[in-house]
Amino acid sequence: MNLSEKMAESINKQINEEFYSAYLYLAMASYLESKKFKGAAKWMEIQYQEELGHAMKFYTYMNTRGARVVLKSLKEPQKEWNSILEVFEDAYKHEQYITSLIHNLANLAIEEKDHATLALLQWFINEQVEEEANTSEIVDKINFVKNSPNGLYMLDRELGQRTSTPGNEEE
Ligand code: OFO
Repeated sequence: MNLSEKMAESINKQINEEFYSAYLYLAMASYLESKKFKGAAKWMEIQYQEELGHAMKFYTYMNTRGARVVLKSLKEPQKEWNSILEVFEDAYKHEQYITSLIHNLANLAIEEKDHATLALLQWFINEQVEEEANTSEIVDKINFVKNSPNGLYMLDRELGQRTSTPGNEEE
């Protein structure tokens, strides 16, 4: 059974959102790099890779279901922030936004009784719980140490140790 036109169109939009997420996180990485937060920049580079993985997961799914992927242009991401705290606050806000989009897709799949798409989206629903938890935890940590250069240095080192998002190792 092929995907409905509406579902295919909605997943196409989500592919764009995932690529945009990648682009945004790479822009954040570049800002952090320029401010010498090398560890946080590496964390964001890994996040960039993960977002590409998300886009490709939808891409492959569309192909498997016989739907045409149509790529659209990406908007230009923000390039400056005022602090590392602001970067991660924005990342957390962005993940909350992406969660709402994934939930809308799941609502559509339920409406259309499209169980296969719902099964795929279940992975994304769980992934978003991780994405929000990770970014919000980093916001908390930055708030703990933000007035201590030594604390920020240690936190940057910790962020630089990231190899993948917990729970996302198979990506
Ligand atoms: Fe694709 O989860 Fe973040 O944006």
